[in-house]
Amino acid sequence: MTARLPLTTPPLRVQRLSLAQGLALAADSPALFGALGYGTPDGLAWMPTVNARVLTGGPPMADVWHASEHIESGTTGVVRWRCDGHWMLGAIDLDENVEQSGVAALAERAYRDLFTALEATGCAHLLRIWNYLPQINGDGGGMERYRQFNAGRQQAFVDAGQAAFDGAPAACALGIHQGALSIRFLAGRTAPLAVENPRQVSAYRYPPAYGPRAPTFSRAALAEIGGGDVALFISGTASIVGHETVHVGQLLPQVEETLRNLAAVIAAANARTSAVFDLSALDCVVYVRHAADAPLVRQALEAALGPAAHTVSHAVYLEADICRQDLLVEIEAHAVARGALHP
Ligand code: 3EB
Repeated sequence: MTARLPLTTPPLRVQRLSLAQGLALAADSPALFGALGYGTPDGLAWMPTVNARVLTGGPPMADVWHASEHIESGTTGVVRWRCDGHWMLGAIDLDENVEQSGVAALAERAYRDLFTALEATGCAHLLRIWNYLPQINGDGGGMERYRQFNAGRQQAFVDAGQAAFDGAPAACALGIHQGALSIRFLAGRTAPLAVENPRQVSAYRYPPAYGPRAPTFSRAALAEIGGGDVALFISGTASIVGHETVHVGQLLPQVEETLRNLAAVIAAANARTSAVFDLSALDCVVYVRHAADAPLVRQALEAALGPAAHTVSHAVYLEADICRQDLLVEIEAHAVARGALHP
């Protein structure tokens, strides 16, 4: 399972920057690979944005990805992508009003094209997916829209012969207030190592009470990214123990439970690699259902990790709906550390 990267693979790098820093960098490096922007303007081809409000007064931010300078841009169906032959960043924005289809069909279509795009570039393995669905908790004609999304997503994975259960990619799925179904993804030429959280039932095995088709994601993924580094991609993590939401209606206990879940999934990841990941050294995105809660969440993270922790000083806070009505907060993250996957 843990395939080695060919020695010729250009190392994948990521930097978390303000929008202004990201634009300055782009002006200096014409072959910039790509970026995922948070609250950034729409229309920069190399920086698909997350259409959500940045909270706590922070500036728009971007995670800027670098690989080699030989970047090709392309379009496959509804997918726009950039690829250097080893690493690929892609984006899908599908407006259901234009497409005139329900959410399940929309998700299925998006993912079908996504898998076709992976085939087209040879970057066949998803490392990480970011999903943003307008009105995620809204009713989609008898079933919640998130549950419809899950149905279409799982169907597309199964139809494409992709791992829909064990070995599914790391992901997050958040609700934006308006706009298109937006999917962003990072892919490579070798399969990452999926990591589960011992405190939580695997999401792809959630019981049918959460919808007829389970969500398709692993709790985290580890990937060698070249140059002697390993990346850890942590999926959206919330106040869920087993398969149940805990601390319903209680913001700070939900934050604390989320931190316990992050610590547990990091420990599970550390057992699979010589790299050492730490809760205090993440580039995280904190999704908050109620904008007014953001300062309280920030205080809680500062209290738990210390104000100097990288995780605290580099956190991006976004206003978003969480995929379960009873969740108030969710945290996702990535980190890079020296090391290799255990063979
Ligand atoms: C959870 O643990 C919270 O549907 O892709 C987290 C990460 C969540 C990813 C997804 C959903 C997804 O179930 C929700």
